[in-house]
Amino acid sequence: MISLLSVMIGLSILVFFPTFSNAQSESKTFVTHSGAIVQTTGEIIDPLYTVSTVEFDPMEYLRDFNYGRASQLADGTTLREYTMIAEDDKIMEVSPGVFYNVWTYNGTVPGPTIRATEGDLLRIKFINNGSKEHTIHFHGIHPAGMDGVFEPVGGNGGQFVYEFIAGPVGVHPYHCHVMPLEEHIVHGLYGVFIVDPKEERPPADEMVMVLNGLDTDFDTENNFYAANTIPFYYQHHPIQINTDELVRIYVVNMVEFDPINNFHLHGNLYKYYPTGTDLVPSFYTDMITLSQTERGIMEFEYTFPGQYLFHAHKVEFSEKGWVGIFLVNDNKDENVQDSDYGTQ
Ligand SMILES: [Cu+2]
Repeated sequence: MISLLSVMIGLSILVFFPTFSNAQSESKTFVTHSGAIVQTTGEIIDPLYTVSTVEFDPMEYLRDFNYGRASQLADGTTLREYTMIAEDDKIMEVSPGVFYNVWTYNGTVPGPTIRATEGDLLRIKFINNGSKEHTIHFHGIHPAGMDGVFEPVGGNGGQFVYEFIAGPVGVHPYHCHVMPLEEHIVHGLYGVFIVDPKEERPPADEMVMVLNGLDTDFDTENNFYAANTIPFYYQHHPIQINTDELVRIYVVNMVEFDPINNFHLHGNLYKYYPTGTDLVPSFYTDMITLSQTERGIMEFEYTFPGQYLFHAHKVEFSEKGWVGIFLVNDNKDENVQDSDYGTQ
């Protein structure tokens, strides 16, 4: 199995599998913020210990969609109201012993996944409880005054209400747009904005993956990479899906400093809808390359049960955390859900 994976993704696996198992020659000791004492071999810190200390749950975030408080206006339009609170003083242990000053919308990186249907009226009450000016800049179509660029919102309780019609259909990022922009984004002020078509997409096991990087030593290079913030999380906590069931991933690349990122799926190919704006896929592939804030929708089904990697084929990124596993359960056998799948 190991040798097969090695052939498929090259040196990354050769390097980091042995690292997890036995390369403890230069291990260091860290005390985590929960008081646990952990050993690590260095910059790529063993993520097995992150589980009990993270304040952000990537498994919960994965399938969590915020539709706001919905109500109906007199003309039949659906109004969706959201509250978004920015803070910039939180510390998160992104990997054992690595503490990072995250800037958050509603307390997490990424912020909540805002979801609506095309044509809905969105009203987003933004409260800035940070110490710096922040905004929310939504990608999509809206009036100039709602763009979150020229209306900086002061810290310590400053407020602004963004109001616009949801559109176009697709998957879009939102992020703070206060200068220096790189700093405000890389600290974590971003999230995903999904606009569904009025005629819904087919039912699917839907999930969101934000590809992000963490510059934990402030040298304008990323020390860690991830899908949904915590390096290696979905490798040690595989995402359970079912055979013959459509999976739909809304993927957004928010990595700063590096010009490209990518997404490779093992043992399968996916239909890909760039930006999600078209209901007809543009590609059928196992590999997409994304520049910053580039995004799209992936759809696939697995025929064969088992474990399949997904990861950046930019090997440096997968070595530093952007790697995960789909654990595909056999949909035809109800008992399989409780089966032992091995070491994961
Ligand atoms: Cu900001």
